[in-house]
Amino acid sequence: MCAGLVMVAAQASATLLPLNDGPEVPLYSILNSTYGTTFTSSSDLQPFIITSSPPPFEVFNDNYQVQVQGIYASNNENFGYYTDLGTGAAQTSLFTVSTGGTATASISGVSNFGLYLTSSPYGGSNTWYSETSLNSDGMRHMYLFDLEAIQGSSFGSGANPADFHNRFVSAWEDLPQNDSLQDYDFNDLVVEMSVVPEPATVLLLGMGIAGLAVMQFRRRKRVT
Ligand SMILES: [Ca+2]
Ligand SMILES: [Ca+2]
Repeated sequence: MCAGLVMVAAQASATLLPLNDGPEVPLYSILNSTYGTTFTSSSDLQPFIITSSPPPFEVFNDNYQVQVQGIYASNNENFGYYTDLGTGAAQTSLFTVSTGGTATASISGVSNFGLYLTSSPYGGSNTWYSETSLNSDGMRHMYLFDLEAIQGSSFGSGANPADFHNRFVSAWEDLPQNDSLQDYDFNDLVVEMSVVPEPATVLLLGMGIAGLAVMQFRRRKRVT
């Protein structure tokens, strides 16, 4: 099945920030415990970063939706998507995750969107966007990882492998760049995004498969 999600064409790649382990549960450990990988440092994850920036998302087929799962949060993090690319005001909240919590939601019926995080660490509140140009500090606050590549799939490897993949990890740094506690650990909110067929499409696919089985059954009956 083809990917339903593509990264909109790359602009100049932003210089990558450090990807630190820090004193909390490091990003690589979160991925290891979630996906059974065996990374030993968060810097191991650098090759799996989708470097095109900004990464707004485009679901190019109406028959797909994006399932979103918050798998780790280190503060009180509100996560959602926005549809006015370049502005970030038309926001739809998907969920709020607190420390240690998880959440699920889905994005459906929109073809082009960005992601945002409104975070309240240490009493302040900031909103950060998947489009770095919208961030008040000019810093990139989200790394997007190709989850299928992390899990060893080489399908679609090439100039823009993510075009062929359906599963991603969105990892956020919630502190402003100049914050004295800035640690670039990008574990403050970790979200899995998977492109899956819309339930109606699954139903149709299921009916198609059932129909095929009936046809095969009839054909077999005629032969024997
Ligand atoms: Ca952090
Ligand atoms: Ca953190």
